[in-house]
Amino acid sequence: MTEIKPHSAHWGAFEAVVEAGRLVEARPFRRDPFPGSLLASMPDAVHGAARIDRPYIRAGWLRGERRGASRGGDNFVPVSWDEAIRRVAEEAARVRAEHGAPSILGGSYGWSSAGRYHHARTQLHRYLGMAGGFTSQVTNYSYGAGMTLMPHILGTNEVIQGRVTDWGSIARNTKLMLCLGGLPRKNGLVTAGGGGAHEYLPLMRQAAEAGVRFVNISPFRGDTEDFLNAEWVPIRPNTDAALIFAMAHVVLEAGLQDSAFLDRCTVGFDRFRDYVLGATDGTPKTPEWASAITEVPVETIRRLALEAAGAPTMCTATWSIQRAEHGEQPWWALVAFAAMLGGIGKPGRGIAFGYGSINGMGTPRVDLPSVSGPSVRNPCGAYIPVARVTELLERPGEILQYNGRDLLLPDIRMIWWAGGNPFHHHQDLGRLLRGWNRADTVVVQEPWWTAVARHADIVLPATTTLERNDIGSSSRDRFVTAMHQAIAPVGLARNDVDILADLADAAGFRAAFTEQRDESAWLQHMYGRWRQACARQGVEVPDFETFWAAGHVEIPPPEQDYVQFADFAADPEANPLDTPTGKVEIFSETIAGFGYAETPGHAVWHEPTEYLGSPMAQKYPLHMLSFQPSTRLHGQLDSGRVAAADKIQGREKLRMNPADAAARGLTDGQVIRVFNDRGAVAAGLVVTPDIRPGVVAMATGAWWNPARPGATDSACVHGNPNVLTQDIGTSRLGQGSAAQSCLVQIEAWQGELPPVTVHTPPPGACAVP
Ligand SMILES: Nc1nc2c(c(=O)[nH]1)N[C@H]1C(S)=C(S)[C@@H](COP(=O)(O)OP(=O)(O)OC[C@H]3O[C@@H](n4cnc5c(=O)[nH]c(N)nc54)[C@H](O)[C@@H]3O)O[C@H]1N2
Ligand SMILES: Nc1nc2c(c(=O)[nH]1)N[C@H]1C(S)=C(S)[C@@H](COP(=O)(O)OP(=O)(O)OC[C@H]3O[C@@H](n4cnc5c(=O)[nH]c(N)nc54)[C@H](O)[C@@H]3O)O[C@H]1N2
Ligand SMILES: [Mo]
Repeated sequence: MTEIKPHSAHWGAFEAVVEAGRLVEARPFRRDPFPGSLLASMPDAVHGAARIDRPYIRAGWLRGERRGASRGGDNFVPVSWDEAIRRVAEEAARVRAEHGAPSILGGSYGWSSAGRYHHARTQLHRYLGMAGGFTSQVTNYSYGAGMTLMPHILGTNEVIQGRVTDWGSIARNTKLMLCLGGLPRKNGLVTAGGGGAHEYLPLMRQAAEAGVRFVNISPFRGDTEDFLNAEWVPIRPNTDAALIFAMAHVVLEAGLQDSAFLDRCTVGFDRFRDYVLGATDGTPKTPEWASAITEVPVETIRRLALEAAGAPTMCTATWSIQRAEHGEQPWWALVAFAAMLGGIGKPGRGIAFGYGSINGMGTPRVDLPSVSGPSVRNPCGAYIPVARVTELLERPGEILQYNGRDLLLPDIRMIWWAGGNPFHHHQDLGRLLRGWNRADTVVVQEPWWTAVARHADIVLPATTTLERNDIGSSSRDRFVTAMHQAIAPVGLARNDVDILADLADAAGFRAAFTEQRDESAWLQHMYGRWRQACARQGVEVPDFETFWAAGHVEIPPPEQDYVQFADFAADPEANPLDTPTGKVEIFSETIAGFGYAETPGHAVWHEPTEYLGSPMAQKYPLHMLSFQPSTRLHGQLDSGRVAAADKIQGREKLRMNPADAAARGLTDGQVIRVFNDRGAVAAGLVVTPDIRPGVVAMATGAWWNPARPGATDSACVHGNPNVLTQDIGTSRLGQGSAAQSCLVQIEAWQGELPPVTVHTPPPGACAVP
C-alpha cells in the first residue's frame, strides 16, 4: 500500500511517498515552480547505512578517559537508552556542580531540521537553559561579520536577512546589477525552515528578460547562469574592497556622486572620501592601484564605475565575500559606494546582501513572522561569537575581544551538540579536534554517523523529520507546511525533545520542559500563536485542523513592489535608521570607539595574510575557495545519490583552470592531493576555464574522513576543504568565519588511494538492520 504525506525540508517542501513503512520517494510539492534536485537523495539518507541504529558510548570513555582523550579512532560500545540517559544526566550534573554552568558548551550551532518544533538546537537550548545555563554561540557562519557590522552602519540586519527590495522592483527599474560573488543558482535550492516556492530562478530570469545588465564579479564564471548574459569580471578572491574603493575614486574624480543624498542621509562621507583620494594615508585608491591588487583591468574598473553612476544600479554581494579575513570591509565599502550613487531607498536601486545566497531573498511576500518554537533565556549569559569555537576550547580563562566587548572564555568540560556539525562547519579541523579533545565529555544527538557523531563520547540517535510531526516555516517563504509523520523511527532513534524530556525528568523539571504538552498540543499551540500574529497584521489564515488536513497554508504575494529603505530615503528626519545618528554611517563613531586598529571608523583596504598577493603565495600559490554545495545542504544528504553522482572516484570535486593544471601536469578526472601547512585532502580534479587562474574551488560538505581516524594530522581521503581552511576571526569587530582566506598547493595523489569509509558505521557500531 502506498501512502502519501505532506512534508518539508530546508531543500524544499515535498510529498513523502511511503511503501511498506519505508520512504521510497520525496515527490516535489506541486505548487513549487522550480522544485529542487536534492529531494532525490532523501530515501538513501533516511534508510541508508549511515544511520545510527542505537545509543553508543565510546569504549575509552567507559574506561574513564576524559580530558585529553583521543576521540574519533576508538571503538563504540552499544548501550541501552536507559543507560545512555542515566550517563548523560549524571555527567551533566557532575560537570555543572564541579565546574559551573558555563563549562558546558551547548551552543550547538547548525542547521538541523526545517520543522520548527523539533528543531534540535532550540530544544537543547531550552533544556540547558532550564537546567541552569550553558555557554552559547551568537551570530552565525553565514554572515557573522556582516550581521555584527550592519546594525552599526545601517541600523538593521534586514539588508542581509530579508525583506529586501524585491526582484519585481529590480526587473522594472534596475539597469545595472553589480553582483560581487555573482548570483549562484545552486544557493536558491535552500530555504532555512523549508520552502514551498523556489522562485529565485524564475525571478532572476524575469529580471534578465526585462533588460537588467548583470555583472558577475567573481573568480568563478559559474556564479551566474548563462541566461543572465552577465559580464564576467574574474577578480582575485578577497580583494573586492580594493575594487570598490577604486570605483568610488572614479566616481569622485568625475564628480558624479549624489551629494544631495550623501548630505541628507549619511554621516562621515568626508572621511571616506579623504581615504579614497589618499589624503589620509598617502595612497590614492585609483583604478591603477586597485588593478594591481585585484587583477581587474583599469579600464574595466573605470567603465563599471561610470556606468553605475549613470544608470539605476543595484549593488549586491554574496554572503561568501565577508567569510574572509577582514570580511567586514568589502561590505562596508559597498554600502558607502551605494550611498554615493544615491540609490538607497529608490526602486530597483541601492544595496542588499545575498540575492544570490539563499532562496527567498527578494521574493515578493507579505512581511510576516515565521512559525516558531518555544525558547528560553540562557540564565548564565556566557557566549562566544560562533566561529571562535576552537579558540574557546584552546584558551580558557583568557579574554576574547568582540564588537566592543571583552568576553571571558570559560573552561569547557562538556561539549553538547544537537542539530549541527562542527566537523562540517568549522575551519582547520585538525586544530578543532585538538581543542575538542580537551573536554571531559562530548554528547552528540544525530541521526547519522557524521564526523561530529564519530568524535563524540556519547552518541544519541535522533529521528529525522520524517519520523515525527512538525511544521515547516521560513520568514523568506510564502508557504507554511504541515510535516506529517511518514514512517516509524528508524532503528532505536528517538525524537530530540523526548530525549531531552527524559533528561529533564532525571533533573526534576520534566513538567516545566514539556509544559505538559505532547507533540500535537505543541504544534497546535505554535500554529495558534502564529495565526494570532498574522491576524494582528490583518492577514487571515485557516485554523489548525484545516491547515493540517490541507498540508499547507499559502500567503498570497503582495501586489506592490517592496523597496527597502524607501521611507527613510523619502524623509530621513521622520523615518530615521536605527543607527546612533539615524543615518547611514559611512563613518561610525561607535566602531572607531572600539579602538581596534583593523576596523577604524570607515571601510578600509587591508591585505589578507592569505591571498594571491601575499608572501605566502610563494609557497602555496593557489587560492582555494570553499563554496556551498549544489548536491546537498552542507554535510546533509552527503550519503545520498545526488552527492555521490557528482564525485570523482568517490572524492569531492575541485575546479582548476587549465593553465594551472598544465603547469602541474594534471588532467581532468584524476585524483589529486590538495595541501598546505594545516593538512591535506584528496579531491577529484575538474579542469575548466570557468575558474580564473590561480584560484581553485571546492564545495564544502564531504564528510571528514581522515585516513587514520582519531589523528589530528591525517589526510582527509574524501575531500573536506575545512582540513585546509584558516581558523581566524574576520576581525575583532565581527569575529566571523574567514573560511575563504586560504592558500594551497596541489599535486597528483601519489601511491595508494585509501577507500572512503565515512558513510558506514565506525568500529563497534552496527548498521540499522
Ligand atoms: N570552508 C567552509 N566552511 C563552511 C562554509 C563555507 O562557505 N566554507 N559555510 C559555513 C556556513 S555558511 C554554514 S551555515 C555552516 C553549516 O554547518 P552546519 O549547519 O553545522 O552543517 P549541517 O551539515 O547542515 O549540519 C546539521 C547537522 O544536523 C543534523 N540534523 C538534521 N536534522 C536533525 C535533527 O532533527 N536532530 C538532530 N539531533 N540532528 C539533526 C544533520 O544530520 C547534520 O549533521 O558551515 C560553514 N562552514
Ligand atoms: N545548494 C545549497 N544551497 C545553499 C547551501 C547549501 O549548503 N547548498 N547553504 C546555504 C547557506 S547556510 C548559506 S550561508 C548560503 C551561502 O551563500 P554564499 O555565501 O553566497 O555562497 P557560496 O557558495 O559560499 O559563495 C558564492 C560564491 O562566492 C564566490 N566568492 C568566494 N569568495 C569570493 C571573493 O573573495 N570575491 C568574490 N567576488 N567572489 C567570491 C565563489 O565563487 C562562490 O561560488 O548558501 C545557502 N544555500
Ligand atoms: Mo550558512
